[in-house]
Amino acid sequence: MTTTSYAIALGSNRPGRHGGPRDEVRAALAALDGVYAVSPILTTAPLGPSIRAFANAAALVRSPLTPPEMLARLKAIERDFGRRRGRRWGARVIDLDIVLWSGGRWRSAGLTVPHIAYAQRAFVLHPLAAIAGAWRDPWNGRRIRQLRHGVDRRRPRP
Ligand code: A4P
Ligand code: MG
Repeated sequence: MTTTSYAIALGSNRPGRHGGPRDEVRAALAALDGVYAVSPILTTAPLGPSIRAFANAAALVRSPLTPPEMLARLKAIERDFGRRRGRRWGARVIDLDIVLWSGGRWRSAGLTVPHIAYAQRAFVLHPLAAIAGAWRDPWNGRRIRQLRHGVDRRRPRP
């Protein structure tokens, strides 16, 4: 069995049974298996229609799961946290995305890795750069810390 690493992005902008958004992110970090690095939890301004601020973080996990299996696991955690499917980009108790994995690129029904939009998102790149600045995007070979500089005009508050 080969073990691969994943970079997971976490986001919350509504309270749930664990407390406020930061508590939801903390609880989701605890629910993930194989975590070996965790970023600070940042408060970020919402991108898109939601008006509430987000708590965002990133984690690195070691896992024997394939990318579709990992996505199924993340969706199970989202369901368990009470996330309801609603408007895309709506307020959510927890959002768990696969940003990168050590296997490079993956594409199957309902899953694209790297996450298609992560390289434009400060709320993903800031926490991720804190724990995986040297990881390279498999499409363009650029490091996470370089990608972060590209979106660095508005820096999230810790
Ligand atoms: N999917 C495809 N690839 C992936 C992947 N690599 N990881 C599919 C996870 N899911 C992936 O995602 C919709 C579908 O994308 C999934 O069913 C899966 O099959 P979703 O999590 O249900 O919906 P979403 O989160 O609303 O959409 P998306 O495209 O993931 O949006 P983002 O990028 O998560 O953006 N502002 C701040 N400050 N902080 C945030 O965290 N998040 C969003 C949502 C908007 N604004 C934000 C934040
Ligand atoms: Mg998502």
